Amino acid sequence: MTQTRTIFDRILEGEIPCHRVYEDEHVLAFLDIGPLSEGHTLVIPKERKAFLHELSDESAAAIGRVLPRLARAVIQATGATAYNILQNNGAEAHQAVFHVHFHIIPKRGERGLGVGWRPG
Ligand code: IU
Repeated sequence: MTQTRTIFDRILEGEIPCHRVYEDEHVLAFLDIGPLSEGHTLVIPKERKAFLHELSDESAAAIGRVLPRLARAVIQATGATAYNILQNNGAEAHQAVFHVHFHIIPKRGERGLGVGWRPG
């Protein structure tokens, strides 16, 4: 599973275009192609791992460092009053792309997880 080349590898390698929000040595962030709300952003490690529990400490630290900054940027760009961070692991958890990714889903005037949330 971990070695499988996903669509996110093709994005990382520049084979498929994306709307890039942020990039550093370890992390890429880009707008989700099927946004649940305006500004829905995906944050992915460059390391090719399917699940969070497989991720190296280095990638985990890099993502942990940038997530709050990216959440701030998404709030500023969209005027969101709230947001969800979503991270799915496994098909039963509604993971569709088997490359670790964090969703930042901005919310405006919506309550809780009800709107734009995939069923559990
Ligand atoms: P999930 O957590 O694996 O269910 O989310 C996968 C997300 O990847 C989903 O929100 C898709 O809209 C998104 N996505 C994308 O942004 N670009 C793509 O080419 C593909 C999926 I395929």
